[in-house]
Amino acid sequence: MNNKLKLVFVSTPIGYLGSGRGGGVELTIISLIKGLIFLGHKIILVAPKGSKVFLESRNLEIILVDGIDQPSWQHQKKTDPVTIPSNSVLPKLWETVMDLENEYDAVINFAYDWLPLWLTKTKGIKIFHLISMGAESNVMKEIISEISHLFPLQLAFHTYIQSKDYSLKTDPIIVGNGFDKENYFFNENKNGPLGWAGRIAPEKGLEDAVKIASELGEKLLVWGLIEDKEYASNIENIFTKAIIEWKGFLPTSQFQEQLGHCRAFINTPKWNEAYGNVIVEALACGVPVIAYDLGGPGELIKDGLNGFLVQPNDFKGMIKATKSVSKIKRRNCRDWFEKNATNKVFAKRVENWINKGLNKNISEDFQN
Ligand code: HBI
Repeated sequence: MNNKLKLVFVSTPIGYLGSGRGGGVELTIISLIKGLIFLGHKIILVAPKGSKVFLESRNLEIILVDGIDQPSWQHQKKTDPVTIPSNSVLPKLWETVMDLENEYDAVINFAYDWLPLWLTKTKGIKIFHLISMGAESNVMKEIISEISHLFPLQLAFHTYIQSKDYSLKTDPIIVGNGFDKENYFFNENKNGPLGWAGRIAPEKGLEDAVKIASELGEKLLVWGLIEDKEYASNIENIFTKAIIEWKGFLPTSQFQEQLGHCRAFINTPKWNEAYGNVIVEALACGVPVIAYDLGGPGELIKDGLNGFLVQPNDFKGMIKATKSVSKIKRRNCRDWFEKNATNKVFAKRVENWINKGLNKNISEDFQN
């Protein structure tokens, strides 16, 4: 008998849900709320003011907290100290959790920040952390490794390869990620353009994908928030012809509709991408993924089944793979998604993780 949980979710402090500044974490939180409510659990979401969750449910309560965004670790050096801006939203999020008293079974933290990790030591509240990035900061790497030695069952990662950045006491708990399959429609079309999506920033390697399209004499459809304008315009200036067709940061329904028309999705990460939401969204639409064998994409793409893996920065390899993409059955991409990365599969793994951490009985299929 699976008892129902009441869980508090604490969102990322770098931007309200829906701003796009939270990157993949925004989609992760929404997917998990849907998936866990589907399993009969109740969620209290504590998030920065302005957060929007397009989901009405009597099993979801939202508490919005005002305050100044936390600077993103992606815009800081690994050696930087933790900074707390004045009127910071981060401590206010956690004061809100503390004021909730014991009306819940556990808290799940989605922020990649020092404070919530450190708070795990105050045993008053049971905090679980879904770590959303590789080791982007030394102080984060230290506190995550320390919490791993004190409360190993309260940390989980999206992929094994991401968890390898940390010195953990035990085998990592891997929960993958998940997306609502009702939001993604399978598209058979094999003759469409090349696509690329992600936050437009140096660690995402857009320039490599543009070079591939240019070599093939094609355009490249690019979706995503232009976070680094200088970086974006520098890429455009490298190429004489207008290769890039900027599509912007679209709501999922429009994004997936356009994405489904692509014959291949190019993924060119320059960092240890923890998961790679956009590649799973492409697979959900039946689009084969051609990715550098690096970070999460290196673990999610099964070479020859749902795409091709190429050694990082191997330009010739990417050209060869792009030319062979018609060998991939588009239905395999959708099937992989349905088996491994829907929000129901994801929620089941998270439910098992929390139950194990609360040392309740768990179903045998714990690991993905
Ligand atoms: N930086 N300080 C901080 N806190 C976060 O929660 C955070 C971040 N940078 C990036 C980020 N979260 C997410 O976009 C990625 O984890 C996906």
